[in-house]
Amino acid sequence: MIDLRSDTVTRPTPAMRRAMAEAEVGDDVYGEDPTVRRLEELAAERLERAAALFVPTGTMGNQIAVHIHTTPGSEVIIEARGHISNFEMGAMAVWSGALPRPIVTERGLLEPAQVEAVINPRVTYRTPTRLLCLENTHNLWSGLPMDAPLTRALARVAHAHGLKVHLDGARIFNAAAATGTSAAELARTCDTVMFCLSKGLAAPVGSILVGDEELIAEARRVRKLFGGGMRQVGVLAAAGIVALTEMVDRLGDDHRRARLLAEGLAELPRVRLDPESVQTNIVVFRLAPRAASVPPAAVFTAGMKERGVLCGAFGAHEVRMVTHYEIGDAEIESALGAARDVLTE
Ligand code: TLP
Repeated sequence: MIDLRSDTVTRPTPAMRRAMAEAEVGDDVYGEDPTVRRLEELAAERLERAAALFVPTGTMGNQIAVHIHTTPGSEVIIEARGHISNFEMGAMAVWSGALPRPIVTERGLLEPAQVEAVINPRVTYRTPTRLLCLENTHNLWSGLPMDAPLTRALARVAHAHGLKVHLDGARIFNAAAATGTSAAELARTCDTVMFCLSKGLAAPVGSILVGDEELIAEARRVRKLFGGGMRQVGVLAAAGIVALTEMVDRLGDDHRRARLLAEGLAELPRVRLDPESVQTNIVVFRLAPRAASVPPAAVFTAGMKERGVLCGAFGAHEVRMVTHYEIGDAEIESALGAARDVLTE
């Protein structure tokens, strides 16, 4: 099977498996796992922040951030297709009593004026706005990267109104590769940043939340509250260290292949896709229906599966394909052959 459903599907590399087998461990709830400490130090260093926290999932990292930046009944500004409000099970309402304030955009990029317009005035009779969540790269917008100047401008507006800024940087290293700017620079003006080791970097499990000492100390407390206190978890952190040290530099290969895939797909009937919009490793495209009553995305993904290619359907009309380190040029060619078959049969 060629699995293009996500970059989460990768298996640990041989170097990761070796590092996992050999990892020195201790009880991390007591702060005694040397491998976790090493990963957290390395992560803080890469993002040029004072502190970092290892968490089991990106969702937990994001939701810890929401929890520490909000109060029950407050609003969180987020782009309407953001992961935090669409794919995290309503967690901000469940764990933090917070409400998403979605902003619809045309291309996935928030504008400072749009953000400013939905910040409620600080008066006793209005819902308080506490947090701005950004996403880089933006998953549902075909992995769209956001540059440092826009991030800075958005953070400036939020901070001027007393809001905190959290960056869902699940794929921040993809954004760095695409923009030619370091992950640290892209994230600099955000109070907290979550990034994933288990997406394009191929670790089996794990994400990181970074911020200043005080925020991360509070995040550590909330991680325990959410059930994320782990014990001899150096066996997983060891894979994370390999992810950060060996898997970042190759992300450009995934981007090149995603563009190739997009260019091939754009030539096929019923595909609505501008290949130029694909700048990282995610290809999201719309499919025009063959007949009004048939959901084209589901029919397409079923046809692809029959031909040995897995991809994801988002809603009735959208399909997503994601490249990663187990996808080479041959897999791209096969996937395009299968798509041609399905759409021209
Ligand atoms: N994204 C998954 C699905 O949930 C859609 C994927 O396959 O892409 N932020 C962003 C931007 C993400 O894309 C994801 C995972 C997360 C957070 C959550 O990470 P996990 O799955 O580790 O909780």
